[in-house]
Amino acid sequence: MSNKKGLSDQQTLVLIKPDGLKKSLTGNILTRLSETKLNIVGTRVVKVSRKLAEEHYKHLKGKPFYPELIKYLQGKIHKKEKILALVYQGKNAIKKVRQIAGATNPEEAGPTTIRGSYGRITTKGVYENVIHASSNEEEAKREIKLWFKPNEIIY
Ligand code: IDP
Ligand code: MG
Repeated sequence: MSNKKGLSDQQTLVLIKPDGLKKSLTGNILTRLSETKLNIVGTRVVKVSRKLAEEHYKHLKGKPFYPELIKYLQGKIHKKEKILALVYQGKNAIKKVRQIAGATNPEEAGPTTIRGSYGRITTKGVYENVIHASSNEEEAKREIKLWFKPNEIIY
C-alpha cells in the first residue's frame, strides 16, 4: 500500500464539534468513520478562536443562525471549548464521510447516520449535528489549509 496521496485520492476534513466531545461520542464517531476504510492523515485538538470559526463558516455569514453557530463551534454553548479535527484520505473520501455523517438537519438525517443518531435542534435554532464534514473538493482544500499546517498531514 502506498503511503503517498494517490492521484485519485481525496482528503476531507472532519471536526468533532463541542457537542460531540461533551456527549463522549468520539469513540462512536471514529468507529463509524472507520467503516469507510479511509486513512487518518492528520489530527489535532483545537481551541477555536472566533476568527477561525468565522473563517470556517464564512459562507453562512448573514444567516439568522450565524452568531449562534459561531458560539457553538467555539464551544461556548456546551462549555467545552475545543474540537477534534481530523483529515481522512482515500478514494471518494468526501462522499463516503458525508454519507455516514448524514444530512445537515439532524431531523432529516437518516436514523443510522452520525447526525441522525446523535444530533438535535436547539431552541435557539442551531443544528447541533455533532460533526462537520467537508462538502466538496474545493471546500475540503480550503478547510484543511485553515485547520492544519502542511507538515501536520502525514501520508
Ligand atoms: P453542512 O455542515 O452539512 O456542510 P452547512 O450548510 O455548511 O452544512 O452549515 C454549516 C453548519 O451550520 C451545519 O452543520 C449546522 O450546524 C449549521 N446550520 C446549517 N444550516 C442551518 C439552519 O438552517 N439552521 C440552523 N443551523 C444550521
Ligand atoms: Mg458545509
